[in-house]
Amino acid sequence: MKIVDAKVIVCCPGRNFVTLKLTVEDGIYGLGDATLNGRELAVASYLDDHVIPLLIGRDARRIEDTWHYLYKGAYWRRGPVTMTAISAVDTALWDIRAKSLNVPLYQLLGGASRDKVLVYGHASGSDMEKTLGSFGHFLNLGYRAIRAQSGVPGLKATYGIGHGETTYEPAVRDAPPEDHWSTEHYLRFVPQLFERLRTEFGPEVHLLHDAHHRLTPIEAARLGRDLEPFRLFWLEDPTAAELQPALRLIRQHTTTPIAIGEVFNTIFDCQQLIEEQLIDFIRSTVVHAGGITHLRKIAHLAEAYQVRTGCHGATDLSPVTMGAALHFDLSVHNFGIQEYMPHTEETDRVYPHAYNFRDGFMHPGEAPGLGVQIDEALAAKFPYQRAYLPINRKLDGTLHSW
Ligand code: EZ4
Ligand code: CO
Repeated sequence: MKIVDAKVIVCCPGRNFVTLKLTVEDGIYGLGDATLNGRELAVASYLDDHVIPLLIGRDARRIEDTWHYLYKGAYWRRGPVTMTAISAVDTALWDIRAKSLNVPLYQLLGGASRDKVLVYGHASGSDMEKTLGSFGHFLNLGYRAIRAQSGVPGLKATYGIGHGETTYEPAVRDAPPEDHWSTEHYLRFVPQLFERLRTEFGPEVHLLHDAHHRLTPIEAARLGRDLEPFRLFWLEDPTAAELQPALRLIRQHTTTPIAIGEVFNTIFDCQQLIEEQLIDFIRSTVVHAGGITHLRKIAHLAEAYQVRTGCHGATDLSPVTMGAALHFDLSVHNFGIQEYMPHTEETDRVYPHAYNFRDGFMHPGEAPGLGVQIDEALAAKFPYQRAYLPINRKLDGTLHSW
């Protein structure tokens, strides 16, 4: 089963996506997502210029070997660009293998461990009342778990808030937009928001919140403690986690569950977090953490330490990743929850897919492989547009984590 063709498709149906398409001798093709938000063309070049020439003629069934061939064979290990490129190849090979056996991918991953996949949606608003309104809207749509982000009084713009009627989309064309930050304003406001959410919406709905790497460990510990009465499902990225031991300090102070890892790209980024049980959920997902092959290794390490999965699923991950993540989620034993932000209608048309949402749960569908296709003619009508994620400055102008 030799790979005979490989191509990188870059398109912008509302936002930029990079997709790898691999074709084997008998015409079967597989897809892999290679989207790295704000740095898309670096991965496209990595694939086109350095990886594709190595793939033509390789046996598509040798998925594990190909992973190590690209990882160890590059000599330069890890990093988001390299690992996103490897992820795309790996995902496409799993797609091909499952299609060649005429089974949905989850059947090759040990089969279903559950009937359906719990997902969480994103409620947001520019102030407390609008956020409560948005939260009620998501409950009406059937969500059982909802992340809440709100504009903070005293700050002009902050992370996670949609503009007007449009769903939240942080990347902006041409130059990065600027957010404003004050830890003091934020720490004062967030516990008030979650007190209101619990009072208005009762004890059952799962509440989630993303601090987006903005706090120091001791500030994060304080927030975790202040949120304890409202029983969050998780507090995400309470601090930047390059420094894994920093999580010890947070852990010593609060029982609020912690989720980290959407920016991680290998098992070595979370090894200490998992082995010392410093987190409760690992956020890494297929597209940035080495594909299905490597993500399973992360999940299996996590299983031994009672850490559950909570894959990243923002809209900058293409439907190809969403499909792959749902096969992974359905099969992996220590699944926790899956993030879900519906894509734009244009994106869904470019990537027809078998996965579906019902009553707060999703399923990858029973189509062979990932169950996600690409309409290349339609994709060509949405050419790439350079865009950047925002940057974030404190009120005195100092650059801060976004
Ligand atoms: O900011 O995917 O939990 N979700 C997130 C996302 C990230 C974007 C960055 O590209 O933190 O919204
Ligand atoms: Co996040």
